[in-house]
Amino acid sequence: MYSSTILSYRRTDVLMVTPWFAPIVWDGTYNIDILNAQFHQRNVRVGLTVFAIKKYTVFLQRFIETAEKFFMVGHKVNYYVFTDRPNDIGNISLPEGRKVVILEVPSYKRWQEVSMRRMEMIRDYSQQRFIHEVDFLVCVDVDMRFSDEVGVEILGDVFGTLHPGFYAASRDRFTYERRKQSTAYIPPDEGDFYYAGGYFGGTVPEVYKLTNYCHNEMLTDKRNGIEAIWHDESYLNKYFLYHKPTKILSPEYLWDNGYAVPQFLKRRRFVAVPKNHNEIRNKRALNDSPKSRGKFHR
Ligand code: 5GW
Ligand code: MN
Repeated sequence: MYSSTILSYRRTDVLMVTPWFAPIVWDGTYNIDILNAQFHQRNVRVGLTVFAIKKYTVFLQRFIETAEKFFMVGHKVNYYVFTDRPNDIGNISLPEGRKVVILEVPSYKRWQEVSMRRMEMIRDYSQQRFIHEVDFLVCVDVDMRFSDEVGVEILGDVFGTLHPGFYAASRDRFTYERRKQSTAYIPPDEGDFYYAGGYFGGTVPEVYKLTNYCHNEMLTDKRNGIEAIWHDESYLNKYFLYHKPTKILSPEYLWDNGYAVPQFLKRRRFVAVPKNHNEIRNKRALNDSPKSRGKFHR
């Protein structure tokens, strides 16, 4: 049996709790056996949403295979795969309690729209379907692989994830939307962290609120002929500024091996799969800004 004192499950090299008392999840700060017992007692059901639109279907197989090894092992999981190419997705058979649900959705022409419309689709399915099937949603990018455990320690009312490119950056380096004309605008003297667009979640009602807000702000901007600099990520950062997450995931949960690994990063649980931007993305995207400059050149 475990035992703990005030000197166990602590980290002195990283921030463990935000100034609004939300835990930041790092290796060594929790006991997974206690948490698993709690979540099994509640018979928790988790939905993992992922979008595989157009050529991004190539990422799906590895995503699910590695998730079966590392994501919420022993818990009930529904993979909600949003795709415009349901026929490209082979039959995936999974053990009892885990299944893949294919949701056919339209594909947008512009990649910015493909990325941003995720908010609208997660919102709509939350209300129609997810609320009846799962307790929590975890909403992530598909161009990723799991390489270490991701368990119920991440679950909470509403959570965001520290972007691996900005955990050590000062606020003035955060790539928030800085044009006042956009609803995603964040003043220079505000903002807590820079959250990644590719990893958020929470209870279904909380994810509904978050995605509904982000989608509506995006529509307002569209009517005004403006699009936030980092698309859905900009609206997400605005949401979290005024609706603080109740839990924050450290970059252990969203890593990219293009970044140098700091001492305090003990695990890399979910890692970006390198993509050939020319091949995977359409030609137009190459000339589009700013994403075509790549994530290492912000
Ligand atoms: C295509 C071209 C440029 C940018 C995005 C896309 C794209 C994204 C697509 O054609 N199909 C698609 O399903 N997506 C979804 O949006 C994927 O789930 C993807 O993981 C997510 C975010 O786009 P990423 O992963 O290219 O963005 P970064 O910032 O991780 O490079
Ligand atoms: Mn990605």
